[in-house]
Amino acid sequence: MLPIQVIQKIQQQYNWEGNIQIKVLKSGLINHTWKVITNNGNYILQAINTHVFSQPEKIDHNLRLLSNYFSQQNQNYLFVGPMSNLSGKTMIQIADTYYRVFPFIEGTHTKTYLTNPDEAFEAAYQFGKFTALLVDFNQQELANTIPFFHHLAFRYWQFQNAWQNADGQVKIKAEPFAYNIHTHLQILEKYNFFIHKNTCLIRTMHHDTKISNVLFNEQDKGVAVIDLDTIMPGYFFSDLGDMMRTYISSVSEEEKDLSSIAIRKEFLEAVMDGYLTHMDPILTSFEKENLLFSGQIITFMQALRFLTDFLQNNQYYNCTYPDQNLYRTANQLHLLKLMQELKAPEQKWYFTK
Ligand code: GN1
Ligand code: MG
Repeated sequence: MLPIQVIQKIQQQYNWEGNIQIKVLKSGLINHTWKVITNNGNYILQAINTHVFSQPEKIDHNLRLLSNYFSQQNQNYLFVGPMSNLSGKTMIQIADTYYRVFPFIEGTHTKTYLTNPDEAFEAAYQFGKFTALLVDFNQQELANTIPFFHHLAFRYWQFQNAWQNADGQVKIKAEPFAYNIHTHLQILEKYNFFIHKNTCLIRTMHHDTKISNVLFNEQDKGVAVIDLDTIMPGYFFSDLGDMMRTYISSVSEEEKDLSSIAIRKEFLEAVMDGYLTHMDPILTSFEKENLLFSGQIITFMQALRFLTDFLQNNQYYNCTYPDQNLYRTANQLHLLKLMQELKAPEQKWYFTK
């Protein structure tokens, strides 16, 4: 729970009069988020996890740039950036923690899982629209809020390093998964080709497209993307691949029963259709030929990240039971295998567009 001194300071900085109510919102694995109910409106309060984002000012810099860009170029776009407080700042530091306040967009809600392909379409449409609207924005001005965040070769190096330094018992448990990882190194090779031969272009990407990062209205239409801290220069496969990873699987990354993991083809089709609505004219033909491969890159990367965290005694991802990161790794490796079994007909998006 938030200390009372923190609440008072934020309340004063945002000029919230009278009694306020603060409710914990179901948070992701990284940041803590609350809904604040005041007499003159509702807000979202969020604390930045500085173990993950060691330089929160970079996030603030990026969000200001984007907010300015949208307000000059595209005022109709709903960009849910942090609000300025009485000191003109969009971030407050209290002790070691940084907080931001966002407007609560009335009439919208978030989802923690998808129930039908229309939701996948809506979300993918929103993430594609976001990148497409920023096609003329100079993404080189953006800071890397987490350096090498979606750099697969770096993630593999981190994994190798964690393996070298892990203790014996942890390694024994991780070994079958480490072995499995090594059967997939062709993904790493292909990734290196994508990024080093300039076959994929750098654009402004969101980098965390899970369904809970989309706002839906009462008619269940997508209206905005949120959780903007990982917006950085990146590649199309980060967002498309993370949507494949999290939308097309019949169960979440937390599912321990591997036999219940299946690929929902209608959801896959909806992701592609939604994403390509705005991205089709922007992606190169090389990128379009590799749409499906993006799922493999990001699912493999997530398996590496979960296993690395397990080897490092679970310092990064929030865990509620022992070996959770190992179960998550198994889940992702199983999903990866199913993605690799997808056959040519699923490529139809490229050939029909
Ligand atoms: C983290 O913010 P959250 O919990 O939705 C992570 C993502 C991972 C995801 C796996 C900054 O996302 O990259 O894909 O967990 N975010 C960060 O659940 O590391
Ligand atoms: Mg996040």
